Amino acid sequence: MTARFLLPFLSLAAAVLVVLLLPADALAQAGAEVAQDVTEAAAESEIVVTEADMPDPTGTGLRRAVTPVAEEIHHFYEYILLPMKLLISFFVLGLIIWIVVRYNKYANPVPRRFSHNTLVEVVWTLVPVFILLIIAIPSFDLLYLEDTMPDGQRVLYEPGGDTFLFENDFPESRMVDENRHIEVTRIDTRTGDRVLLESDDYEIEGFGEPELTIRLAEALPADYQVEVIGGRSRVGRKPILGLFGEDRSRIVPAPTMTIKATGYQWGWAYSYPDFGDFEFDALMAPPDTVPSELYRLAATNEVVVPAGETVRVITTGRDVIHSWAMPAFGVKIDSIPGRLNETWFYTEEEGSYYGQCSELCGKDHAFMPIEVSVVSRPEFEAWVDEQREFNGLEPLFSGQDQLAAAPAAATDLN
Ligand SMILES: [Cu+2]
Repeated sequence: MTARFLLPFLSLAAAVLVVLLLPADALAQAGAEVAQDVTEAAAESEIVVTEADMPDPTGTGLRRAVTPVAEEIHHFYEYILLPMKLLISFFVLGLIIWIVVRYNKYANPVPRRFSHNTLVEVVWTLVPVFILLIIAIPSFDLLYLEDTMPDGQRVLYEPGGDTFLFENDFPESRMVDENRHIEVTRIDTRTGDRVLLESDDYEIEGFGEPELTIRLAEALPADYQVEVIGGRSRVGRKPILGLFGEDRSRIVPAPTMTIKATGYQWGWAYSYPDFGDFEFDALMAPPDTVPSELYRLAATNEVVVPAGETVRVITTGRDVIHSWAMPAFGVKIDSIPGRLNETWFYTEEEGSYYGQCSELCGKDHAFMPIEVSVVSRPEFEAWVDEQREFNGLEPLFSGQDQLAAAPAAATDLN
């Protein structure tokens, strides 16, 4: 072996060392500084920044997931895609090293002259087929979740009693007929604390019948309410292969409202068909009005939605194809002229979330950000009334009984 032969190995080892030693501390510190700067800048400009939703310039992983769909996407990436691609990379690296060591002209001066090996060729055709199948099956599941409107019906029962009736008024094919289609939560009305009851804390009778009876093992103490959600839209990370990891899946309620996002060159127009005939534009916020980290992420107007409710998103394009994308929600859906695309999101975490048009749509593609502000229901209603007033419409919520004015839950049970 000569020095010429060792050279590639030495440089590879040096590169690996640099990659291993450099980042941990330096990157973590840089990230913390950026977060700090943004928080300070935001305090000055009165813009609410959710630190966790900031794209981190030194980050290497995915951004935080705040919806059950995004959680499942992350889970799929972390437990299936990532191990798979690491395995493949190391396997190929091993093969390369083996070939370099074993079959270089010093170690193997007289090569054998043959071609074709049936067994090897069958294996290298079949193994990738299996790898693609392993990736494909859970990803079909994800596509289905993103595309199918959740159908959960949420009913709140008054304090007292131990027996509750749940109207199972779904079409027959979607009827609640298993334990996993029902979740019972006990709510402390004084503190608002919620406890999801275990399946042996209650009994259910009448699965598949139009009326279900839920009987608690212990009567409900005064000051406690029960919330029942029934439906088949169970979403969120599940144990790998049904065995490993915690089950964070839950039944997601049917949408209570719709937002329509229309992409155009170069911005987004939003309307809220459930709350009156108004529409507003969201363009990129000028750079001098936002912290530099939010440049090209903050918009002149934000989409405001209530926390803890399912929002249906419909989207279209006015000129060319755009794409409405929100990483924290696991949403990315094309906005196509002449066609409506539909998806949904559900999050309980209030805050501001940032995304960008994700379809190359022309010269200013990089300048049409998407900003969503998730707020409490009362704040949302105040915002709706503000928008209506701005557009010369009567208020919808203020001064009225909020429950009576809330739009009927739109149910789409496809
Ligand atoms: Cu675009």
